[in-house]
Parts: sequence; C-alpha cells; structure tokens
Amino acid sequence: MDRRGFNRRMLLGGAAVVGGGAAVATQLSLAPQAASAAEPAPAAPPGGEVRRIKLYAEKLADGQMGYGFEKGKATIPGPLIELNEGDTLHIEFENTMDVTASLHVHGLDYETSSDGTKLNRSDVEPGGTRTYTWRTHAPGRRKDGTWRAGSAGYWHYHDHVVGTEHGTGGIRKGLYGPVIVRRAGDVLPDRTYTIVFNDMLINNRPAYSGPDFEATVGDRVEFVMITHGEYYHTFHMHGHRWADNRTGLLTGPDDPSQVIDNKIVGPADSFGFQVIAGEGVGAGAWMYHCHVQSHSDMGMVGLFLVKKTDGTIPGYDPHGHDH
Ligand SMILES: [Cu+2]
Repeated sequence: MDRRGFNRRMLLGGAAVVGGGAAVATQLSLAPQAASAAEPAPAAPPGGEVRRIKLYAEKLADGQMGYGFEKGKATIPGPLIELNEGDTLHIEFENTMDVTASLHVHGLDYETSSDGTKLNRSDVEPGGTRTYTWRTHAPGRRKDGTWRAGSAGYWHYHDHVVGTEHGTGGIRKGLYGPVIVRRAGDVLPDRTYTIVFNDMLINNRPAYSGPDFEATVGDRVEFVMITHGEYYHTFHMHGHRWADNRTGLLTGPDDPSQVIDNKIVGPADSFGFQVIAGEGVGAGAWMYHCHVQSHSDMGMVGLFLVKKTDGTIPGYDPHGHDH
C-alpha cells in the first residue's frame, strides 16, 4: 500500500475514536484529531515531597562503569531520576568501585557539599558512602521584581572525579544518567527513553548496535537526549518532530516555539521531548541518528521501533537490517 493510502486509513481510524464530528472534515483537518490520544494525558502533580533513594556506582563486567538503584544492577545510562518542582531528594550514594567516584547533577539546587567534586571534597572513596541532597523549586517572582526560573527541565547527572578532576574518565566509561524535573500540570508520558551521544557512541554501545527503542502506535513516548565527550553532534529522528522548548510540546496554537526534527548538541547539553509514536506516519522502523554525516556513517544510529497494535512492524526485518 502506498504511503498516502496508509496515512489516510490511519487518520480516518483515529478520527473515529475521537468522535463523529471530525468524520465529515477533510483529510488534512482530520490530522490533529487523529493526533490526539483517546483520553486526556495524565499530568504531573505539584511537588513538595522529600524522598530518599540509594544509588550505586559499579564497575561493569566489560570494564565500563555505571550507576544503579540496586547493587549489581548498574546500567549505562544510569537510571532515570524524576522529581516534581518543589521536591527534595536525598541520595545515599555508595561507591562500590576501586577508584574514587562522585555524583554531580545539572540544573537542580545543591550546596557545595553535594557538588560531587574534589574541589568541594564531596567525592566518595572506594567503598565509601555519602548522601547528596538535590532540591528543586517552582518558578516565582523575586522580591526585586525579576522572575526566577523553576527547576523543571530535562537534566542529567554524572561522575566528576574518575580519571580527572572533571570526571572525564568516569563519563567516558558510562557514569552518567538522566534527570527529569516536572512542573505541576506537565504531560506525563507512557514511557521514557534516554539517548546519550558520548563521543562517537550512543549509550556507550558499540557502533551500529543501537540502542533500539520500542513503542506501539499512539503511545506517548518521551526521549531524554544528553551529550557527553569531545564532539558536537546533531540529533535527528525520522518521522517525528518536537517543539524546541522546555517540554518539547507546544502549549497551544500561539506557542512561538520552533518545531524541529534535528537539534545541534554539544558536551553536557540535555533536552527532551515527547512524541506520539507513529503519529500521522504509522508503524515502522524509524531511524534516529547523529546527522553529522561522518558520525552517522561511523554508526551513530539507532531505531525507534513503532509497532502496530498487533505487534508487527511493517517493512522491518529485525535480522536483515544494517543500521
Ligand atoms: Cu555526531
């Protein structure tokens, strides 16, 4: 079936779910109706909680390093840490490795004792533990009349001491992970995936080996995109677009944010966005990759695998493709 025919069927099918009124509209104006999920998306609650978690830094079997919520379960990237503006998080960090390590976060509020640097003596010796405290705040007006930004955003954490005083060795080996701070009312996704361009690798995996991320058509999928290492990159995703603002979502018809499908990123940048998987384009194997041509040619490529509701992916042979 050609693409136009496929789109048309999908759009009409989607409109039927939304309601009869849209059914008489033209195909073009049906698109936004079909784009909406069938039910209102759940929203983030107001913050204000105080929570405690444990986080471990571990050597992995292949010589890389990772963070994990449980001993023996470290991953690259480290686990997603989510907060709502106003929350406080106490992180009991245990360094199970044989080198000094730390935890340093971007974007949140922390005192020098939670900086995670040698400079501030907030690193952790082999076998040691330390509690790092991260705080967040909602936006508001300062007494001098100026506006103070809230903490909400797509942020990240990483080691700051392995190898060098800047954690260059730790980051290179995988000691990094995503942080999301949500504002009350922010749309919550069905699932969140993290993509880290670290030097010429994605999530420290070998070139040409993904990672691939799965969803079903209509899922609200959130991506956190982080960059580390030595190079600049351009993050591009096929078939999907997002708004170049805090959430990646337009707030309404007058939101002036540019809608993009490609974004230039450099070391320690982070951003995030949500897409409706396959919206307007259907199921399929959708590439995401660095768009610096030599980088994509060297294997900085993965797949966003959007399945039909029956679990199949049209045109995709999992064993026959070369990223
Ligand atoms: Cu690149």
